[in-house]
Amino acid sequence: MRIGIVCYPTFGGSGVLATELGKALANKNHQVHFITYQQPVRLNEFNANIFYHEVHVPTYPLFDYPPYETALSSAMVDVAMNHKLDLLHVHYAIPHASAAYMAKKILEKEGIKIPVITTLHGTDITLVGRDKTYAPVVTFSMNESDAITAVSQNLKDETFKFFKIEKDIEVIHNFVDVSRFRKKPIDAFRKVIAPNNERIVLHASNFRKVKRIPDVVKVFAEIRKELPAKLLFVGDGPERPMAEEMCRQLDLYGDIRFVGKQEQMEEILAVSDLFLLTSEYESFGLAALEAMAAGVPVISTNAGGIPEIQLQGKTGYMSNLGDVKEMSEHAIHILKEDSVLQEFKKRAAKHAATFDIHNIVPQYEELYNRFL
Ligand code: GMT
Repeated sequence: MRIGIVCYPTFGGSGVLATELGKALANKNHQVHFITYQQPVRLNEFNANIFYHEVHVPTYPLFDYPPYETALSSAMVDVAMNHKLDLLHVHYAIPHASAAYMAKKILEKEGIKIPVITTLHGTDITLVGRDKTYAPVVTFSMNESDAITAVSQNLKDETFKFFKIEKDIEVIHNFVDVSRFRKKPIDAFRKVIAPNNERIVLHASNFRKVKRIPDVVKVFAEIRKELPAKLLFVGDGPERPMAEEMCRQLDLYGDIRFVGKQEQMEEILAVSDLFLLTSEYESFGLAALEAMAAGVPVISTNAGGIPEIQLQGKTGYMSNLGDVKEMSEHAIHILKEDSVLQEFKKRAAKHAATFDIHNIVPQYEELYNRFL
């Protein structure tokens, strides 16, 4: 198949998932065309079946807001025509679903019929999309998509709750390439972060409000009272300066490292002992799944789709939003004894395998086939 993939090329989960999907499809001999405004961060290897088409959004003195969506539709038309695409798969509804609708209509005039599949990822529905600034366009373009998928049952339910959707939404969970996350820890790396063999606690995100970064710091502060530990913050975003200030005020700065955006998550996860995900909402929680795949247990909230991946008391623990006390107790329970930690690690890795790339990618292929 010749598949066009549209996504945000940044470190966000939707872009990561879309890129990993494209790479997996290319490895299965499909021809994959990424249509994005930058090289996707996870698109870091050569593959003869992968093509990258950059969307240029020219500026002009008249434009306070250069029309990305128009440029994107034009790029989709161009790639679809010149590379004879069989379908377009757009990730994150805003504005990719409406841009795809426009492209589809233009192609129809040229006698080309091309199915559009829209995958909903999270805040495109639960936060941004629901806002009345976007809702009518999001609703219309979802209904005009040939198929809609959501990354969890919870996100599907939320979509039906807030939008008038006239067709079914298929749930296709996020996936992980388990083999990639089975890395041996690099001792030298571990030593740099935890020179005295302290436990390593990890949080990775785009540091937005929805992630509740202060709760991460508070949980870590409680862990530190009970045992030697270091906290690694991976990623960057609007809440980072506040988090740094909070760590200084709590006199924790010496035990916390902000390492910024990182591409080699598997190496960082390989030296980590616990992943913290205190979000007020996660449609799925791909970062937590990647942690589990690397054998890192997860302390999280029970928000959104997280209960679809976590096994309470087995792969980690889930607590109500903001229940820092319970999250801290659970974290300490996991980290205190080596034997307990090892059991959690084993179970986390085992359960993550149910979301392995080989189980999930065929679900997308099967969906594509239905529309060809
Ligand atoms: O919605 C976001 O925060 C951004 C979004 C993205 O595009 O990066 O992340 C969402 O998509 C991921 C991949 O499907 C999910 O694993 C994340 O849980 C989800 N984030 C939220 O729902 C907050």
